[in-house]
Amino acid sequence: MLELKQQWPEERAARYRAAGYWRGETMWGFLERRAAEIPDHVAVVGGKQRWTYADLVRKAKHYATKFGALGLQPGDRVIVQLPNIPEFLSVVFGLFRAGLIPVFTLPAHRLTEITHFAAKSEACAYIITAMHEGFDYRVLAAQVQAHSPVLHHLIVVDDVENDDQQAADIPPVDVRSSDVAFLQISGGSTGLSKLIPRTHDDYIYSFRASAEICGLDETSVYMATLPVAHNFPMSSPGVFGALYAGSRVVMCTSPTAEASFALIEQERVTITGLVPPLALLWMQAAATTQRDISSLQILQVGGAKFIPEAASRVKATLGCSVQQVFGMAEGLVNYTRLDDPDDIAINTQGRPISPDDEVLIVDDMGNPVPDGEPGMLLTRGPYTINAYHNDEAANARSFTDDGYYRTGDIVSRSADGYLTVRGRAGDHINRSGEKISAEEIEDHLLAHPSVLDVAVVSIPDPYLGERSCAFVIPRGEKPKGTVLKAFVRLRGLADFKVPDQIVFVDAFETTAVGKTSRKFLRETLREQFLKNVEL
Ligand code: OOB
Repeated sequence: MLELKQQWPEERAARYRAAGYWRGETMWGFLERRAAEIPDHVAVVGGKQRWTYADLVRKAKHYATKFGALGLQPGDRVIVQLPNIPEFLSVVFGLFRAGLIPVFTLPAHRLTEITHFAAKSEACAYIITAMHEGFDYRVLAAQVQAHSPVLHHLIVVDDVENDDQQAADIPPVDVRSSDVAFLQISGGSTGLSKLIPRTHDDYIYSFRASAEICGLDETSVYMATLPVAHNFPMSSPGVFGALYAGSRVVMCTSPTAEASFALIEQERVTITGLVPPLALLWMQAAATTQRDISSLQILQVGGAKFIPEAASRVKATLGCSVQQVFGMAEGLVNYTRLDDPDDIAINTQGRPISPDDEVLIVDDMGNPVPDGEPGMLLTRGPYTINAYHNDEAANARSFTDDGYYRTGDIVSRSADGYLTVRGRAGDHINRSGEKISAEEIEDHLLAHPSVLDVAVVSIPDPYLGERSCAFVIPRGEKPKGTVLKAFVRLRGLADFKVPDQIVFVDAFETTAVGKTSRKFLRETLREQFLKNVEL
């Protein structure tokens, strides 16, 4: 099994420890400490469940024991595919307790993605819930297992929950805070998603500092509205930051305004985070809701650009402050601060968490650009990774020689360090915060016998921010767009990756193809498409 690594140069690591960012805490360690301090405080609420910190620790231990009984060994990787239910936390902390490495995946992922994560991580176990939103995860799991030779164990939380046999606690596992705690998945800007190893030290720093920035304490109620395996609701400050601060976590299984407002009213939620399209829907629904959502103090918006016009309406419609969050699973997270003037909160995507987040904004030649000018964002710091897991090619592409991560985002910086996202250098589609690699979808479409060539392009969309459009040159008789969409879906891809739109073309303009850069071709197609729309 490939070793899991995430290392900073010793000089920087020493500096981060000395500054008190890395404190030697572990994921299990912090929860256990919290549970000792406030055992009876409610930690997590969801569905019919309501668990105190003591309950959560007890349930996590129960899972840890189960994992041990299955023969799982510290360091083994375990795919977690769970929706926003309290068991997400008992499972994940059970894994931490047993020294196992969660591989976080989204409920929307399907055969292709999960099989890829299983292969890349060499996972030996897979944890699911039986059914969610009408989808049968046991069927998916059977298919994934058939394709994954070492994925021996399937754990269905519904079965474990019903089994109340009290097993002996396992002995504590020796976990170092500099060890990799789990694998996150990247937005996948080129090809399939990459695996992101995060250490206890770096991740705990990011959500502890985030919780401080967001003012969380034992009276706060954080609602996880977006899928909790995503870095934003997990750690910005997310469920982990909330537990670190002794707050209450509310698990929301559906982000619709109707369902969410009911939970806000019931649990007196004080803070939650959304992607821009959901924020727009909530603002619209707030005008007519009968629910009392007055407890909500902060609405965080991130994952994709929240346009100033929308940001400026949050207070008047939802009665709370807006906080912009611009982050990435690879590390760097920026926030507007709660005491920032409106102008900054509305027009910028915030500034980094840490004084030691190093931000470089450079032109095509790699030279720094002046303040206010757009350039490519590079970053390194105490919670930004230095390498992906098991992907040399991506590492060579994504990191500079001196350890900066190339974010692929085009931003400008103000004199006081606030960043504004201006665009993106890469070719992915940011569809409502879900990142889709154009290349990945092109590869799938090219596998269809009626597709001669294809370019997948992002098109601005008033609701989604961006939608995906596949320009297809047919081979022989033109297939139906719906057939191609069904074809992509049948290849076992997450639904959000199925092209929103398919446009057939006879050829790609030769000037564009002549340059052979897919990037140039995609740009040309997008421009042509937008011109036609305007006509
Ligand atoms: C978050 O993480 P990822 O890994 O799904 O996506 C990262 C990318 C960024 O590089 C940027 O392109 C885009 O998503 N992005 C934004 C944004 N927040 C993320 N673009 C414009 N404005 C924003 N506010 O999406 C993520 C991780 C932690 C916290 C928040 C978001």
